[in-house]
Amino acid sequence: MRAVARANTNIALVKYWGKRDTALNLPAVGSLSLTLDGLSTRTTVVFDGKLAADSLLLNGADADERALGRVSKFLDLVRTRAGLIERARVESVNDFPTAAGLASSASAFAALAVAATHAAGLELSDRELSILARRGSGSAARSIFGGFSQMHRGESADGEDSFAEPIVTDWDVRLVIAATMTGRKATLSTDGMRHTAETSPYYDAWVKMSERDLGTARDAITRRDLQALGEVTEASCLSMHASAMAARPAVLYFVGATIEGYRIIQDLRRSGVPAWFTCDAGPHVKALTDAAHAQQVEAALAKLGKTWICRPGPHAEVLE
Ligand code: 2P0
Repeated sequence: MRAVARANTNIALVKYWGKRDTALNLPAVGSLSLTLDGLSTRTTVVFDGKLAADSLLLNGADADERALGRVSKFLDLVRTRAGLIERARVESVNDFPTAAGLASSASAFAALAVAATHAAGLELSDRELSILARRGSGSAARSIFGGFSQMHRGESADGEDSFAEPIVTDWDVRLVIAATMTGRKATLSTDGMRHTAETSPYYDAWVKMSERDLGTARDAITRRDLQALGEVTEASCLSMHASAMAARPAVLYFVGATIEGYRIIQDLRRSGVPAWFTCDAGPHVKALTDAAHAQQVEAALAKLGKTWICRPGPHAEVLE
């Protein structure tokens, strides 16, 4: 009734933004991501008949009500499936500084899905784990897998065809992160995407565009064409943010340093360095590049804040 699992966070190259069903957490668009090495969550789950309620310790401190509620709801899915009534003690630790604002629901819910099902005695396939992780957070469905993976939007009302699958695990690209550290709390993704879908005049165009971007990105990965992948990565990110910025009122995640990072990456490219910008529901700058140029890209972005060079990361796994 106890298990420990680890999952790595991932960065979407073709973004997910918007839901087609909120109850089952079904995305309105497919997405495509790279799982990152060195940014992982390690989660322990213990189901125990003596516990009166679920508890959640995040990086050594009691989690707030919202986080505990979300985890408890997720554990209910596992309990129902396994026929358990026991409450659980959950401990989750990120191996990267949470204060940098890189904490991710992707690695968190992927690690929780693997640890909780294992502790409950369930043996799920990767696809079933991906579907389950999606219920916790859309991006978590992709963190079950290592390397590049694609999340399918799916068509069915029950969400059984909305899962991620691995595409390629042996292409050794790099993702450089510069944490701009503004300390300002951004709109949560779940809220930002709902508001965008409800009010942005560009939302439908975004949804339509992402289908094409997915095909382009998948094809570029299959051909190991970094330039084609970089171009669609940057375009998908800016289209997502454009749809969010056009919401009323605007959902704006960029700060000054985000734009500065974008300009730095553009200048690098003009000087022949293969690097492309992306940014998620926060102000941090991320650059897709290759192994030969990662240090140069990192040096150029270092003035924005703390930096990381990430390799492609591994599949989620049971540790104990
Ligand atoms: C992504 N993001 O594809 C996009 C790009 C942020 C920007 O997935 O509501 O935390 O839990 O399903 O997974 C963040 O959204 O949202 C996200 P929920 P999630 O990575």
